[in-house]
Amino acid sequence: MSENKSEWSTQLIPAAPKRADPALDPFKQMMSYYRCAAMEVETKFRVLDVQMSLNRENNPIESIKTRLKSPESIFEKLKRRDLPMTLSAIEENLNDIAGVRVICSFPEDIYLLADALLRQDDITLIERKDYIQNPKPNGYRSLHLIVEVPIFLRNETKRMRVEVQLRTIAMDFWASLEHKLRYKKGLEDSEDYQEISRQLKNCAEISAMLDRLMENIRGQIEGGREL
Ligand code: 0O2
Repeated sequence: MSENKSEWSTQLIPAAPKRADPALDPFKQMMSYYRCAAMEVETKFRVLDVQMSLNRENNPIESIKTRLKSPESIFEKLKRRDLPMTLSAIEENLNDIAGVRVICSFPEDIYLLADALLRQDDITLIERKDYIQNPKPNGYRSLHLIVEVPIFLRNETKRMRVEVQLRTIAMDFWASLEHKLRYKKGLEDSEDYQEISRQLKNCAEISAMLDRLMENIRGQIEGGREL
């Protein structure tokens, strides 16, 4: 994962690159805390995945991706919200510096995993947005949680915010393509934009139907339950 681009990656978050400018040190330190917080949350999901796979055929989690917001994106967001360029402004106002994206096979597992995470003593829920029950107007679906998690440092414990996105493979497939198209230069000004948006929304509805059908099939295989 590079620090210059806010890219989601399945690789374990690497150590911070060395920087020569000492003025960047407090920023670097804060980013390393967010990195640790993402690692904590990722590990919590990996533990739940192992435990939940013991009494069933499959693991509930297909993959986990993490990302740290790039300095460029952080500063752009502060500017957009008219916030000061300070570390406290970042910590107090931006909840998505550290991101953990959990990709599941079935929608039902998303809610089981989210509930299991939120029941943990050291996790505090700050915000929950259920874009599965209430998809965005463009069709985007995912369950978003902003949580606070403690990281245990040498001489102190710090509570850091992490944005968790839980989605199925179908939701992730749609979101990845939509994300690529949305950032395609000039698309919003093109005369096809309305039609492309309509087609994307249609694809989102098909992907939601696919999730429901696959969950029904799973219900039939695992004991005849219709979900
Ligand atoms: P990236 O590169 O994935 O990190 P906020 O973040 O608070 O300013 P908002 O809208 O309140 O904005 O946050 P929300 O709705 O929780 O969504 C934030 C993240 O969810 C986005 O982060 C995306 O990852 C994802 N997301 C939300 N809506 C969409 C959508 O319509 N399409 C796609 N593909 N992804 C979406 P970033 O920072 O935009 O991007």
